[in-house]
Amino acid sequence: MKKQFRLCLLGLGSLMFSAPLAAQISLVSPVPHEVTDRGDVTSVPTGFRLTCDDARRESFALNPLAAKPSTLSLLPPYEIVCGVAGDKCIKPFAKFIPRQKEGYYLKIEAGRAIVAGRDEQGLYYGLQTLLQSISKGKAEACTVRDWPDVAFRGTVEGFYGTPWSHANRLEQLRFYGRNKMNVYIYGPKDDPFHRARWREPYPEAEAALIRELAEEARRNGVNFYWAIHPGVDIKWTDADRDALMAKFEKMYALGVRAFAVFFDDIWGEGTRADKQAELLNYIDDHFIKTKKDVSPLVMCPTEYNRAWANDGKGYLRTLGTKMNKSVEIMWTGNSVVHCIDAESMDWINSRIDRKAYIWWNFPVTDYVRDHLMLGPVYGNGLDIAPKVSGFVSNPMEFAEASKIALYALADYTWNMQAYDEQASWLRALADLLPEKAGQLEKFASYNEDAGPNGHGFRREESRQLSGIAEAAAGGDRQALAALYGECVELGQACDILLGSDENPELIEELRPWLIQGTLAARYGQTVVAMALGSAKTDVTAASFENLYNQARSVRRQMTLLEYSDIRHPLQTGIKVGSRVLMPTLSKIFASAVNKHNADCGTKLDPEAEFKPYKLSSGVPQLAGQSISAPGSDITIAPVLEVVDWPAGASLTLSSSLPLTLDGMDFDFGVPGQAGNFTLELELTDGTLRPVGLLHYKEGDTVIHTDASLSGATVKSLRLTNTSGKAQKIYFKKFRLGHK
Ligand code: 14T
Repeated sequence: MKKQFRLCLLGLGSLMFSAPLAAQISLVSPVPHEVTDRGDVTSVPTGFRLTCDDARRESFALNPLAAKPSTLSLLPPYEIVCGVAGDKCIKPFAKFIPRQKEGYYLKIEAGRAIVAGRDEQGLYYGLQTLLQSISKGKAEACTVRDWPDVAFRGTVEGFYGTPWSHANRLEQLRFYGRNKMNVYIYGPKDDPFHRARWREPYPEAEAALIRELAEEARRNGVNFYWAIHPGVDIKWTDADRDALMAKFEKMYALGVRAFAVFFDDIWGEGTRADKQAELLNYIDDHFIKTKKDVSPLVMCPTEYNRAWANDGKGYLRTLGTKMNKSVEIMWTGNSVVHCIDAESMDWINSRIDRKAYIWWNFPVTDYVRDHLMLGPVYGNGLDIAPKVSGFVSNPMEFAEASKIALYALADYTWNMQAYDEQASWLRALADLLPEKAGQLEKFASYNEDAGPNGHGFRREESRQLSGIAEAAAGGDRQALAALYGECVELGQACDILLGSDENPELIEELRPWLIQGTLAARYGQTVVAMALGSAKTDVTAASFENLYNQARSVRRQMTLLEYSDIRHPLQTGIKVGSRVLMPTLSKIFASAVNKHNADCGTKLDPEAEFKPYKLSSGVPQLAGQSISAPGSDITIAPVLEVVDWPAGASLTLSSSLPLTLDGMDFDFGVPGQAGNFTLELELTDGTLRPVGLLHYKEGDTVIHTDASLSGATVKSLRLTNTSGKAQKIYFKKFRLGHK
């Protein structure tokens, strides 16, 4: 029964905290439910002897102990007794194992540790806790009883934009295992074989990658869900049903053992609740239940949030009554991007007649691609655990950067009552970048909010400036000095992170924002110096104008960086400190300039921001769209939803620099729209020139301009709906070429 393994714990360095020894168990994340009998710090030798039942030997649950430990023993070995409820070797401890699924009992003593799981997953998690609590060959004696509050915890890769790379995904799965998350739902909107070409099997190379992901997931105790998104063009026919079943069979053959069907963001025939329920029941009865080794089916409904739920039509109630109770139903909350509370859970649960499975749209940034969301995770009720069946996060397209939120989410879903947003955030930063956690904290604290957005989802930002920002904008010298110090620290943090090779993938993801951060910091220091100088104490008039020119130049560099090709054409803009820092600096700049103008009779411009292109529109959904200018293109960000363009309403794009045009095309997603719109150019001499619009071929949705556009030098251009009635279009692409 006994088998000896040797384990080099040094090889597990990434699992260990380099923090002070005294607090080992209290640093374990997610925070365990019950920790008792805390005693002395004890030595854990580098070698260990594993004691377990034969039946357990090959279990994935032992994976945390090592890749493949050699059978040599090193004396004196540390004994690790492992088992799951019912196993002989942990019999004396069976009564201490929590009842909950995935729960475990862990006892760390001098000389040995007992790890007893309710099931194999529980044993796996117990070992994760044991390993996390060992640092530098020491561990704190204690007894732990622990279990998850939420049954399914993890992520749904469900965002629009560049899908995660294969390497990203493999690393995520390992990260989930370490952090006791058990779900990864594969559903990237821009994988053709998930959505557009859902009927087709993956080509061999892609199939091999899926197989590898499924295997890696299994090794890390994660359910790898493969999601299909058939709603865009599904017909409710046997042929399409069979096509879906055939695709699932293919995925099963690749090792996938968990499946999801998404009906989000579709319209038309695919949205029918009765048909969706019928299809899901068919899959549940003829695939999920017959296979026996497949996780419960998960579906994302079309009305996946309360704002979109048409209660009168009863879409959700139809799913609730007609769809098998074994099928989980996803839900994003009161709106697309919203925090979850108990009241909103009661609302949805009573309609779908089961506990909703939360798809939380955080930290996803596909609707605000110029921002990063690196701040603490907060806002969800600490009392919702009994009301949800699962809780998964839709992350950013930046896999490493998303770990900050995911780490905290793992903590929250495991042990809600103990969840401490600030403590969890700090641990997340230290886990992600141990050597430069302080710098990452500084940078992250300026990259928390989403900025104004259609979903109305906002986060606090740079909380360290509360109390300082307003006073500094009001001219308080002490506050200005504190703000100056903050800017110095932000700049240092960005520079240090840019030079760090601790986590190259993370730094690469953050790079545009880190560079923008160095500029924002320099801008801040300059602006604060202007303010201190404008009080006529330490800065002369001449150097004030130098500071003024410097500030405007740095601000211009920030704008040009946003328009540069450092980012993908669709991923426009790079905003840092957009909620508090930048608006505060703008105010300080304006009042310093105004004061200087009054004192010295100058006429300097109190607006520092450099905005070469501006968009205005009578179409509400377009008015707020961001503009990017990669290379010689100017593009307006696409809109994900249907755009209602009122009769007579215009879209005007104006430029503060003369713009010589060189072609233009835009895609409204609907054929034949060229005749409904009129384009006019405002030339630099003030005259207006109409330009013809056309489609190159019938049925094409892209609109082109005739030859009268090219070569024209303009101040602005205006596109108007002159059809006499409102038009429903998809604002898919809007590109303007210039010389
Ligand atoms: F399925 C859903 F639960 C969901 O949230 N779907 C998408 C998701 O893929 C996306 O990442 C997220 C954040 O942008 O929002 C949903 O997508 C939308 C949301 C809209 F409000 C697509 C169009 C919209 F108009």
